[in-house]
Amino acid sequence: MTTVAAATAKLLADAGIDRVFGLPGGEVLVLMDELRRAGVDFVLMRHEANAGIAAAVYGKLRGQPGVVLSTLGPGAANLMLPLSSSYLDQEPLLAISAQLPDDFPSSHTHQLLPLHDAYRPVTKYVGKVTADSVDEVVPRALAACMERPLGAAYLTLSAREALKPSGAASPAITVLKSSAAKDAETHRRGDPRQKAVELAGLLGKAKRPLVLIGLGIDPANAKRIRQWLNDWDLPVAVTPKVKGIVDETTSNFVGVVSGMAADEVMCDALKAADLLIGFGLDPVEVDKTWHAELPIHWILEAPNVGGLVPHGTELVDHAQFLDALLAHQPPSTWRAPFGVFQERRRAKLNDRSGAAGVMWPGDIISALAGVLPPETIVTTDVGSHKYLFGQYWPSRQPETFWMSNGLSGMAYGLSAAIGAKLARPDAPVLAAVGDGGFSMNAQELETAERVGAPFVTVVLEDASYSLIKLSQEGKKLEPYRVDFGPIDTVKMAEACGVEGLRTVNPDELARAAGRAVEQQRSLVIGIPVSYADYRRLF
Ligand SMILES: Cc1ncc(C[n+]2csc(CCOP(=O)(O)OP(=O)(O)O)c2C)c(N)n1
Repeated sequence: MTTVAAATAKLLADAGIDRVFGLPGGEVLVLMDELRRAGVDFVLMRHEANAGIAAAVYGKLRGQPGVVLSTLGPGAANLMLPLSSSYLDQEPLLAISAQLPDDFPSSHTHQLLPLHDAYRPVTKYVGKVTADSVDEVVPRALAACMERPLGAAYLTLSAREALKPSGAASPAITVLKSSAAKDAETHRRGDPRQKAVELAGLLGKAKRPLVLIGLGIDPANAKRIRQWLNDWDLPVAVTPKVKGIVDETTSNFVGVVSGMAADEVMCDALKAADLLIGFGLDPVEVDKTWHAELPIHWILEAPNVGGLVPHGTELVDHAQFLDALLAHQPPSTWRAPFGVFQERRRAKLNDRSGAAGVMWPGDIISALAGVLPPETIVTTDVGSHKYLFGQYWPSRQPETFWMSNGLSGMAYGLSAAIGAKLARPDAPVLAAVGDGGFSMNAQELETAERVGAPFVTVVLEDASYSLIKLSQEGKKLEPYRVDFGPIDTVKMAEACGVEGLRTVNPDELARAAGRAVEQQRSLVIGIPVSYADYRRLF
């Protein structure tokens, strides 16, 4: 007899899922055991939210859904953050939690939450795994995560149902499709060759074109995109979540748009352009409204987050479109039309006159970029340090930069680093976090050690929620409740079994990070910074 739990585990294993991340409760032990028997490892973490983030990054890097497993009630409630993150950051995530059995007395409310109702708005598919439905809902949930825009699905399985023989009766399933998924089926698609001719015509007339690459591109097209931009010598900017799709050390790279450091410079550059090409651009990453105010020539192959497609835009296959473009000669030449903005952007990072802190934030970037190889995967939390790394980390290769930017949730970096390192064991991984975010989930350093996922963490210590402190200043409010006392980063690391050090010296920082990467071991480096220095960068 195959139980529902065994059938679920087999469906996941057959779909290529080799790891499930999570934190158990009694109600999911049978499924966990079946996963073990099916050869699917369980990555035990210390908070469901962290497990979900790690799973989503792991999944996206492997081109399949990440899977997170939690118990019912409180464990399931902790899934709101990763499901929301998956939804707004286009990271494929299947969450499975327990739920009370349907045939419990209706007066039994202990740990009972309306989980399907809670998660339906942020997922593309919600389903109940039962003896009748398991063969259908598990594959559908997996598929929904991978339909573009990539996103989340949520399944419940009660401990009682898990033990029943699977496939006992005829299927009676409720398929709950979000409007986003329905929209995806209804959008018009254009002819790639015709669209290429149209864009070449527009570019032929443009003096200052700027290609804006965003979350809606498939990294599999990186080579084509690079070739097109290189052959035509086109100025290009990216959003943080696709950093590395182009080599940011090349001369036609203008910068990172969507509210990172030097945003004023980038917004000026956008306004100076006479043709903005939104290549897979998803406004979900943009914290201002220029995406709706400036004219943008959209080249999208799938709807954006929320199922949104700008009015009148036909979707087009990016690979075919790029191939068609590459068959054309460049319709014009553009001589560094954004040179002045590129210079302003660089100058901000390098101007350390009047620096208030012991280490200028720009020196952190230079020290680490000088020693870490181009394949290094960088993850960040959310805060001032994210603006710094988002704009100035010189990404070289696709899929090497991970940040929560659609949701913009703190405490993403460490969990993302675990998922990234497990997915790409050979790539060095660097997590750059603030001391606020670090104190939300530093305990996952122990997880990283235990599961064999070593990486370097730099903690930018300013004893404040500095981005919020700067915002308070900007609104001319009294300084109020945005500072906290220091927690010793080094001791936190050591308490989790990881070596820690604190440095105010860029050379020592570079040496220590380089050595840890070489020796493939975890290291946490605390770097004292001043929040006031960020003011000068933004
Ligand atoms: C979960 C969550 N809570 C609150 C916020 C609002 N927020 C954005 S940045 C930030 C400060 C982060 O502080 P820290 O991690 O120390 O980074 P820093 O800004 O100092 O670089 C806060 C509170 C958020 N984005 N996510």
